[in-house]
Parts: sequence; C-alpha cells; structure tokens
Amino acid sequence: MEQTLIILKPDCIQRRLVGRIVKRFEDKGLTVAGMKLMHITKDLADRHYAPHKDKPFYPGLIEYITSGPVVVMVLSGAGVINMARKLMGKTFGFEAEPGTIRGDFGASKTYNLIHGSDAPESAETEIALYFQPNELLSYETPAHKWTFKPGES
Ligand code: 3AN
Repeated sequence: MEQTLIILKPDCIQRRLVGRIVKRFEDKGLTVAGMKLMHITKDLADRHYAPHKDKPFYPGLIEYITSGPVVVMVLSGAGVINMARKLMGKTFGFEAEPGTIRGDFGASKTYNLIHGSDAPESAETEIALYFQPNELLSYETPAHKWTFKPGES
C-alpha cells in the first residue's frame, strides 16, 4: 500500500490544530500507519530539506521547522501521496483553495502548517528519516473495504 510522510509543523501544534487536521485525513479514509510527537533537530532538518539548501528561504525554513514540537505521521492508502497533497492545498495558505487544510487554516508564507511528501521517491526517503520499520503498523479497519474498492484503477 502506498505511504506518505506528513509533518504537522510547529505552528500547527502551537495553534492547537492537530486534532482538526488529523480528522481531515481520517475523514478521507486514509490510514495512520505511524505517528509521533517529536522535536526535529537541526541535523535532521538539514537532511530532510537538503533539496532546498540553496534556496533563499532555506535558513528561515530550518529555523521554523526546528522551533518547537511537531507531529510526524505516515499515512497509507492507494494514491495517498497525491490525495494528501490535494487535501493540504497549495504551499501558501493565502493561495490555497478554501476547503483545503492550508486554505482553511493558513495565511502565511512561512507558517504553512503541514508537510507532505511530493512523490514516491521522496516519500520513501522521508519516511526512513523519521521512522524505523517496526514503528509502522499495517492494519485494516472495517471501513477500509467501503473506502477502497480492490482492483480499482
Ligand atoms: P510544498 O510544501 O508545497 O511541497 P515546496 O516543496 O515547494 O512546498 O517547499 C518546501 C517548503 O519550503 C514549503 N513547505 C515551505 O515551508 C518552504 N517554502 C517554499 N517556498 C518558500 C518561500 N518562497 N518562502 C518561504 N518558505 C518557502
């Protein structure tokens, strides 16, 4: 089953939005395969955001993501990478559509609430940065078979 890494960033925790945002993913029918509260170190942030290290916003991004606790999660489900990105909305809240997480809760260019992997390769790399394989659970709730039809493309 496809998996993606989601980070509920420090502003999400400070603004007490964790429950409401996790609910969006649960409402969609996606499964939480792993979840923890942690404080991202500078070293881990550098490894996660290595593809952006030459961007002008990089120092601010590292300062932001290491500024307080975050919730990291692995979500699983067919097509979960794209589905989670659509639920998140465009990168900045002021551009994101209403109805999306960033569109409903975000307004800033820095504090954009949430991270979600953008492709299968980045999902694999990012999941390995935050979770040991034995921290990820594989299970199905009774609703699963009414959410994903087997064999559907
Ligand atoms: P997304 O989170 O939508 O995948 P990316 O991959 O373009 O966005 O950028 C990674 C992260 O870098 C974003 N989540 C955002 O926090 C930050 N970022 C991107 N562009 C800017 C910018 N112009 N100013 C400040 N932060 C930015």
